Amino acid sequence: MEKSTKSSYKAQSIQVLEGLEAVKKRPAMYIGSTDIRGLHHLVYEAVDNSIDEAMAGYCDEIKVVLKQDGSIVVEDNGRGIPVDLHPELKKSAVEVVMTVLHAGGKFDKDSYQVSGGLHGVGISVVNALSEWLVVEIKRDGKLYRQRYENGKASSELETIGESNGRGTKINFSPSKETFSETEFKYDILSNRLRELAFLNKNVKIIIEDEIKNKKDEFLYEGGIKSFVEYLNRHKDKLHNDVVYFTKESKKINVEISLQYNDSYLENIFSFVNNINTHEGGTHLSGFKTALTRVVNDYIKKKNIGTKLSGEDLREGLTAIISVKVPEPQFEGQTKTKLGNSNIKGIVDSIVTSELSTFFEENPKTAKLIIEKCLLAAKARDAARKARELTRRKSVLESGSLPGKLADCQEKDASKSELFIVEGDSAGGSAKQGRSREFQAILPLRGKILNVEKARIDKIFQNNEITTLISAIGGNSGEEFDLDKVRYHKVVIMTDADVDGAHITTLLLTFFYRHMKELIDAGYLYIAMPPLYKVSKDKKIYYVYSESGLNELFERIGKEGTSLQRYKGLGEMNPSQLWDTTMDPNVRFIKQVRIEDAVLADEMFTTLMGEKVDPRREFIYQNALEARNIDT
Ligand code: 0RA
Repeated sequence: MEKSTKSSYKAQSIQVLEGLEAVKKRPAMYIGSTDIRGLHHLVYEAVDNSIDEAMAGYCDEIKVVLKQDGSIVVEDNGRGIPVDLHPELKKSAVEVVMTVLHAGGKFDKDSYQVSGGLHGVGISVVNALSEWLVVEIKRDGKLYRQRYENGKASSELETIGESNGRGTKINFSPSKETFSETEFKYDILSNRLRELAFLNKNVKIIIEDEIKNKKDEFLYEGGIKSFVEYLNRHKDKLHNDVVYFTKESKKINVEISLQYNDSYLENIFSFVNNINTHEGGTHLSGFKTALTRVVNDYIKKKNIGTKLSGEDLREGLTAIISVKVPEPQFEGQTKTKLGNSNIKGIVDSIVTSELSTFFEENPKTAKLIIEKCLLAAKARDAARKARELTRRKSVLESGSLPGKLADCQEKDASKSELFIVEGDSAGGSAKQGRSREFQAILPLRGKILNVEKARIDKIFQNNEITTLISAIGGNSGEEFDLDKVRYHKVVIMTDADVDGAHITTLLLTFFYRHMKELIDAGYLYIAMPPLYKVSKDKKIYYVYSESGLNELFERIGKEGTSLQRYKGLGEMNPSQLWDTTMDPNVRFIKQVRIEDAVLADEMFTTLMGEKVDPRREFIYQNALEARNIDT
């Protein structure tokens, strides 16, 4: 804070005002968006403060309650926000925390080793974007309370009673002026709270919904060891004991847990200060380097096989890498890639010593893992040959594109679109209906291979898949290169029925497992063909949802209309297909986003995997988040 001369105090208070006004003016700058994601971000921001208190060792229980009136409560048993007068601002510390941007832990920096929260914008942002907020603090045997409206104190900080114990309770109601939706979703919140409980062992996190009468308690003494057990719970484990270790070096806390299953998939999730680092970074590369070296040293020492590649070693691996770093630098497209260069060496040396010890002490497990990886290497070799063949047949090598592809004239990838269309007849309509300047069509025939069940060599022998890879142009897997991708919009276009949904899911699974960067870059889309055609008085209306149909009838009146339900793309002629689904000026397309990689993995495992029982329960509960965008 500035010096406390009279004039600087004034300046400060003006700045304070501007601070929260700025949040109200441009909320997306502080919480990412004002849709349902931004709404839930408010809760995460509040919870992060309690988690910080837990990480500092002062709190072991956090409770989130969805209240009857639509507001939300975040309560913890930490030290309680200080209530004493802030000497320079002439306000209580709690009011400063609530009304000054970034003031969260500023005057108590030393007590926090690390701090979570991607934006770390502080609780004042929650306050600014709440119609009302009530904070209650238990400290010094008293119970304090203050109320705010739209970010401004609307009551004094009052002593309203006695208390034993300490803690903070924040109850807020998000502003309807800011958010397009203000209903909190139990499933979204509980998913993140469970993750936080895994990442912060021995912190009990409770979520309760007073409207739907639901409650869950998350408490994991095993921390991320329990996380790996949870992720592998529907998979067949290669060994029973989950490898787990945690160590601190140079103020960096490293916690790692791993277990192999018998699938062909790599499932590594990395976190920095409880934030999922989707794009990886130095902590992840330190882990990968060490894993590869330790296993290969072990193979050599025991003379039990040939040298393995990193990819071979990660087949069937489920792992969590969680590091706590005092001053993380986040980089990358979505600011979820750890940049601090010193972390790589620290993680590498911890993993090297801990994992070598584990292998020495558990030779049976080591043998199981290595045998599996040797098999993986063989399959990968076969796949490589199959892929080589694809490459030779494809544009990557020969400059020729797959015969089925009707390419566009545009060569600038950022202006080009590829429509992946199910079936030859719809493919034909799309070819005739498209704007060939910038739209390419790739018709796929028959069922797409389920990559969740197939071995890697089979995947790359599959015709539809190799065609897809050649057409898109950026290769796949480890060799994927975003810069070589030929279209910045890859649009999946299928019938709006059960079969179409199945094909979409199969394609999404392929992209998620083998071209995840394409999704991360925001290049993957799903077309939204209309569900109905309504005609009245020679006018035609296309309708894209059930609710849209009701709205239309309310607007134009139901009388005298004729209604046609579209079951498939094939029912539309080329110009209709253009008018309704492909013309950028009128169409709806959804951008595919991996809202939560853990959930996405779970979804694909259960939807497309081997085990049937979990599939049944999952299908109805979750859908991949996709967002409507206006193009
Ligand atoms: C600043 C200083 C202290 C605690 C906190 C903030 C604090 C903030 C929040 C927000 C939600 N729960 C919280 N719990 C604590 C330290 C106070 C002391 O030394 O007693």
